[in-house]
Amino acid sequence: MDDQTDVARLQGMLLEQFREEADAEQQLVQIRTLMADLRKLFLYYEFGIEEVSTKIEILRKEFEQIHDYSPIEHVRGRLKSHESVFRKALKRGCALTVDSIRGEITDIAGIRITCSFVSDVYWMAEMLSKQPDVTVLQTKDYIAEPKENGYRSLHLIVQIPVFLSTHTEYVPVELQIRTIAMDFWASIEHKLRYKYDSEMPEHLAEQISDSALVAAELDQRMGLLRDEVRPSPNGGSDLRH
Ligand code: 0O2
Repeated sequence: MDDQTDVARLQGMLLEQFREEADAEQQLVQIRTLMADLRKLFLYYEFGIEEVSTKIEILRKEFEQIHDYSPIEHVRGRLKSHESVFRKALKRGCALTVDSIRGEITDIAGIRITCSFVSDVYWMAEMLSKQPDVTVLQTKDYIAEPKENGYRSLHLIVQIPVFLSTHTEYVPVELQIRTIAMDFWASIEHKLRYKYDSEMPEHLAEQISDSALVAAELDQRMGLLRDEVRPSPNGGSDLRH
């Protein structure tokens, strides 16, 4: 579907949703109210990113203090754009209401954590998951079971409370935890997929799929070196993956 068709369908969806309002002025009021509610919702998600980022930063600093080494290479938080959220809702056939969006789309707030070693990826996931105010809603382990194209990463949807002046909001945050090698591969694959609009030529698809195997082997080799240097933070070994 091209961009213009997409936008036309989004407009159609919004108008359909407010079709009860016969008068165009009223429809506009409803659309404005929806956008204002969404902005408020997105602010809560932004707070969610800040809360989880602080947790990650605390773990990083504490670990550096104790072990003189950081299991975390990079952390990047991002809020999905309104447009991406609408497109996802459109793809899923989800109504454009705050309640449906909140219930259906759990990756509006996202944090990507890049670690050096595979064992650090699981350690981060474990440390965050066991905090008492964190509820794990979903785990997808694409390291244990890579996607068909070779994509590897550990995905968690966690829910955390955000304490506001009048109430508490429980916000889902998608965590993508991966190694540098996994991240490098995913970044190149994403660029290729974007360039070819999901119809990647076969020879490139094969190359990217082969590269995923090379990246996995690199992780395994680096894991061997890591075990030589110091034990994994959770006592695990990189050799298991
Ligand atoms: P963006 O812009 O990165 O946020 P869902 O998100 O639930 O609709 P799915 O497939 O059930 O879809 O979720 P999944 O598998 O947990 O993947 C969600 C995110 O993981 C994607 O977000 C990507 O960021 C990343 N991802 C998943 N598969 C691949 C892949 O094959 N290649 C790359 N490069 N990234 C991947 P979005 O929403 O697609 O986009």
